Amino acid sequence: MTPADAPPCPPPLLSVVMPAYNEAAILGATAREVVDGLRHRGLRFELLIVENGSTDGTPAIAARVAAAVPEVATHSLRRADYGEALRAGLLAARGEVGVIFDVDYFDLDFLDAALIRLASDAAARPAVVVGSKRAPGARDGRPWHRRAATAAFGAILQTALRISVSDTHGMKVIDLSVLRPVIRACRHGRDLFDTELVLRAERAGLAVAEIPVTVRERRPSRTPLWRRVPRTLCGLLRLRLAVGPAPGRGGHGPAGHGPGATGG
Ligand SMILES: Nc1nc2c(ncn2[C@@H]2O[C@H](COP(=O)(O)OP(=O)(O)O)[C@@H](O)[C@H]2O)c(=O)[nH]1
Ligand SMILES: [Mg+2]
Repeated sequence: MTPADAPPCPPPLLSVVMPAYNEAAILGATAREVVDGLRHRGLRFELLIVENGSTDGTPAIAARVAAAVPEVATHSLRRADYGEALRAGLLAARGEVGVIFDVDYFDLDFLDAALIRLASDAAARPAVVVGSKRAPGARDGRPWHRRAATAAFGAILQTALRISVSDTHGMKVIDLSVLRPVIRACRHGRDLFDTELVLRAERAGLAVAEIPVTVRERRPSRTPLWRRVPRTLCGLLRLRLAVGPAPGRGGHGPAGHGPGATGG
């Protein structure tokens, strides 16, 4: 059989990983919107709702959606931990491409743009595409103090950890075929997981790209800044100690393969 006779390859399977904690008010509507949007695009996909520790009706709603919609599955972990939920979901994913969407923050236009980036030829193909709230062209409708915190956090990441992108938290599209070992190497849970994932990917020599996003959250943030800022700063210090100093502090391009990708 010549390549021309071969049956066309099915499009890659997409695994959307959605951490969910006390989201009874919006989980059903979010799951429906994401499923409808992905079906409408003709994409092959699974939606993994990863729930842990919720005290409201979230587990029951997740189970109901999974029973009603064939593409949806739900995972329950014992301890409430956003980062652990993402890590478990991404490692359970069957797809070649992983997508991180929050219940309160997702954007199918970002997914469309990120998939185009992932389809670029091998030399230019990123392993991770981050939806950046800070990149030129981003529109961030959150309150000013949260925008300021994101800007300060991003500046610290870029100067202290030499991360190339302007934002690490939030929506991402991931080439799982290359990123699985990096995901396994991540040790930090909670909201540090996103940053560790990007940091370890870059330290492993993988390209991370960013696309400016329009930020529209479906409900206000529940974590007050006074609690998040000290926790995040301590977390960054722990991450820096676990992963080691940035190679090429003299300013030489992306990091090469090093212990950061698997150590820690
Ligand atoms: N499984 C799980 N999901 C979580 C946990 N904490 C937050 N989430 C989910 O992670 C996403 C982002 O959480 P959110 O509270 O909006 O964080 P923020 O946007 O950074 O203020 C949402 O989908 C939440 O339901 C947790 O402990 N476990
Ligand atoms: Mg949120």
